Amino acid sequence: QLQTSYNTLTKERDHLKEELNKQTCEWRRFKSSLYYLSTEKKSWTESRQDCLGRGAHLVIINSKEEQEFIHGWSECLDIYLGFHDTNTEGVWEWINDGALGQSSAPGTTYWRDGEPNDANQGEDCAQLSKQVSDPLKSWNDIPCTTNIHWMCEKTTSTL
Ligand code: MAN
Ligand code: CA
Repeated sequence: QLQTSYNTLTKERDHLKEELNKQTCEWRRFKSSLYYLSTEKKSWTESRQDCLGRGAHLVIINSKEEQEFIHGWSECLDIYLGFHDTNTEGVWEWINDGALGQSSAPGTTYWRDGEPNDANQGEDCAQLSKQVSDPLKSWNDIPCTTNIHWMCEKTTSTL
């Protein structure tokens, strides 16, 4: 009987170890932040909510180096950024998720040529789009209801 519970516990331990590893490996460090690249696809609002649930916020891009890092990592995926013009059409802003992610002045933007175009007057959320040749021209506005991948960020101050 002891042998049986020993075997069960060993199995359980290995399973938990694996789960922990998986979770840790979903995050990558760059400078003073940790980034999470989703495996699922969700709407912008659900993506934002998912990040908050992880003690993080949808990614806020503050520098050219950060843009290049995120572009390089998500190269094969379209991902949501924490950037939107849902409050006032044409006025783009970073999310403000309080202590987790401070709203900041737009700063430098990395739109694809011709974007943001608010196609069919229905595109208020920014994605970083895949397979563009210029890593400094990869943002596009899309309808916030589109299900795509997303990236969360945790900054050192909130770790
Ligand atoms: C698609 C969408 C739009 C984008 C155009 C660019 O229609 O991704 O958001 O502006 O392509 O051609
Ligand atoms: Ca667009």
